[in-house]
Parts: sequence; structure tokens; C-alpha cells
Amino acid sequence: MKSRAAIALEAGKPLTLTEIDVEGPKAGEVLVRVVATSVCHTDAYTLSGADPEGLFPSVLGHEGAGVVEEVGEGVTSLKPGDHVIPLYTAECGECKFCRSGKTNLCSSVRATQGKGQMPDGTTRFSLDGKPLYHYMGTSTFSEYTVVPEVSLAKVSKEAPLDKICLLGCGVTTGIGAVMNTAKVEPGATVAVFGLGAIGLAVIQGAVMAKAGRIIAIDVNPDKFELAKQFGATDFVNPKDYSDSIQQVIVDLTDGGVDYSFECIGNVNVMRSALECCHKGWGESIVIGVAGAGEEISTRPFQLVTGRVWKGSAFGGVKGRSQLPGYVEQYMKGELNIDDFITHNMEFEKINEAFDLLHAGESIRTVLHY
Ligand code: NAD
Ligand code: AHE
Ligand code: ZN
Repeated sequence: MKSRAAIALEAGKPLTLTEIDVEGPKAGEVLVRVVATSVCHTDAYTLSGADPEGLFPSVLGHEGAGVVEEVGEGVTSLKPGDHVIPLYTAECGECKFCRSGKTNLCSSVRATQGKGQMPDGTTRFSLDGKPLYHYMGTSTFSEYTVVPEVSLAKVSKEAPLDKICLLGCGVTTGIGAVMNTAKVEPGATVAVFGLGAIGLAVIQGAVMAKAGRIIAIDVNPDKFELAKQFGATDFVNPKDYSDSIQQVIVDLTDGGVDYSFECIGNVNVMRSALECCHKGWGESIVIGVAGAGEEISTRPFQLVTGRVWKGSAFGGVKGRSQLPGYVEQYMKGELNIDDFITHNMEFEKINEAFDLLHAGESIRTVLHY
């Protein structure tokens, strides 16, 4: 079939809007009509060429929601008409990782996913007879996409797809990092570095966890207003100080924070986020994604003296079993998604959505097919 798509032909160039060919689902696969997708900073990162797993030409996009059109042989958990959120972190329930109870990092399709392929090692997308790579197992920048059954969360048909698409990454990642990775306790002091969708979702999670103080940090002061609306209590622009940002936060908090979250992808800030944690118990969670070849460093003494460095992917959330609950929470008004959506556009304007993200003018732009 033909599908409207925005394809990444090469690194560092805008996406190309065109019509591509999409093959039907094979065994264990599902054809999804994407109704809405957003642009996450990770799409921009991969398009920039900094992602060691970035492949071109490809169909990017991983924050979407849609409707099942057709299922392949052997698919039992989904049927045409079901509403779904594609998952870049699958949940097979059977692999060593799923059975461990210790992580959401399912291994069932991850190896081929990282090579831009479906689990059988081939692709379902092509342009002029030449294959296009998949991306993160989701490729939501095509109106029709093919996704493994294990990479789809079935959600309520009552929920608006152009809102819950944000649960495909940003909102879930931030809230999950607070709840599952850090396990923030009531009264805790939290520092959030970077106030894009991920940082704002961390703030929302910290409010849900009843944190006592939530320090919002960004070099773009325009981000503070929304951070305040989400529940941040203190606002710090590193550019306003001559001291290092870790020293500023340590001074503000009588020795450091209980939890910090890096939501930028900057390895220098990751160090600051660790070093602003309280001696003896402070934990820093790396959420931001850094480019190929970049490395983090600190004095080992920081860890010897009790600070803990952790990372979080998709907020530690197991998508198939937990996302339906996030959708229910949204429907009950217990979880805010709407305030992350600063822009709505028709799909064809997708390159404008990237421009807004780069300019720091949007949190999330939802693209409607
Ligand atoms: P974004 O671009 O919307 O937000 C980043 C924010 O960081 C911006 O507000 C920017 O002004 C701020 N910033 C930049 N440099 C800064 C600095 N030196 N000090 C303080 N603030 C600074 O991005 P996003 O979509 O919120 O994504 C944030 C990061 O999280 C990206 O690296 C993305 O790839 C990553 N991410 C990771 C996961 C995961 O599962 N681990 C999931 C989603 C996104
Ligand atoms: N291909 C990248 C991996 C980047 C990365 O860490 N991705 C996050 C999700 S970002 C969503 O916006 C993640 O979940 N990682 C775990 C995984 O299995 O990919 C690189 O740097 O190689
Ligand atoms: Zn993302």
C-alpha cells in the first residue's frame, strides 16, 4: 500500500515528505494507521547524525498513537480497530529481561530494532523499490507503519489519540523515571536539569510523589513559567551564576538534593547533576541521550561518598502492561498531558515542528495525519 511519510534521507537535512510503499504485516506483526505523532528530541538527535544507531534512509518517529488496520499470522492479542501506542521498549513477557522483574528492557526485538529492521531481518518500507530502514521499532512518521505485536500497547478507545501519543515517550519517560527508577519519597528535594517535555514530566512525577522541593534548572528562562505551572518550587538559570551549577544547588539545599534528573543529553550537565546530590544518599538519574563517542566522568570519590548514578529508559515502564493504566489516569484527570502540547499542526508541517523544538519554542508539537 501507499503511505504518506516524512523520510530521513540523510543526516542533518530536513525530512522529505513523500509517498512510500508499505508492505503488509508478516507473522507476529501488525499494520497500524498512525493518527497522531509528536516529535521528541531523540528524533532530532538521530536526524542530526549523532546517534550511533542512526540509519539512513529511514522513517523516524517514536511518539505516536493509532489504530490497528491488519494483523499478521499468529497475532492473538490485537485485532483491527484496536487503539494502540507503539513501544520502542517492547514487552514480550518471556525473555530473560522481562522475567527478571528488574527491568523494562525487553530483549525480544531489540537487536533487529537497532538495525532498522523487523524481527525477520527485512523492512516493510520502500521508496522507488529501495528499502527504507525502520526506527526504534515504531516509525511513526509514516501514516501506515508495521510494528511487532510485542511492541504495541492496547489502550482504551475512549482516549484521544492526539493527546495520548505523548505517552509513547516523553510523558511516560519523565513520570516513570521518578516512580520506577528513583522511587522519590514524600518530602524529598529534587533537581531537574532541562525543562523540555522530559523535564516537565519529571516535575509532574515529583509532584505526584509528593516531593517537598522541586528545583527547575534551564538555560532558557522562557521554560520556567510552565515548570512553575507543573509544580516546580525553585527556578535556576545557570547563566545567572559565576559558580558551577552543582555548587549553586548544593548551597541552595544545605548540602545537596536527594534526587536529580538530567533531561538534556549533555555529559557535562550529567556530571553537575551527580555532584549536586547530597553526600551519603543522593541519587542522580540520567535520562538525556548523549551523542556517539561522548562519555561521562566524575571523581570516583563522589560515588565512594554515597552518591549514586543511575539511568532510565522509557521511565522503567513496561509498556504493554502499564501504559493502559497511564491512559486511564489521563482519562480520570489524574495525569496531565494537555499542557505539554504547545503546538498542533498537520503532518505535512513536520519540519516546522523540528524547527520549533530546536529553537526552544515548543515543548511538544502534535502532528495530525
Ligand atoms: P528538549 O529539547 O525539549 O528539552 C531540553 C531542555 O534542556 C531545553 O529546555 C533546553 O533549553 C535545556 N538545556 C539545554 N542545555 C542546557 C544546559 N546546559 N543546562 C540546562 N538546561 C539546558 O528535549 P526533550 O524532548 O525534553 O528530551 C530531553 C532529553 O531526553 C534528550 O536528550 C532526549 O533524547 C532524551 N530522552 C531520553 C529518553 C529515555 O528514555 N532515556 C526518553 C525521551 C527523551
Ligand atoms: N540509539 C541510541 C540509544 C538512545 C537511547 O538511549 N534511547 C533511549 C530512548 S530515547 C527516547 O526518546 C532508550 O530507551 N534506550 C534504551 C534502548 O534500548 O535503546 C544510542 O545512543 O545508541
Ligand atoms: Zn522520545
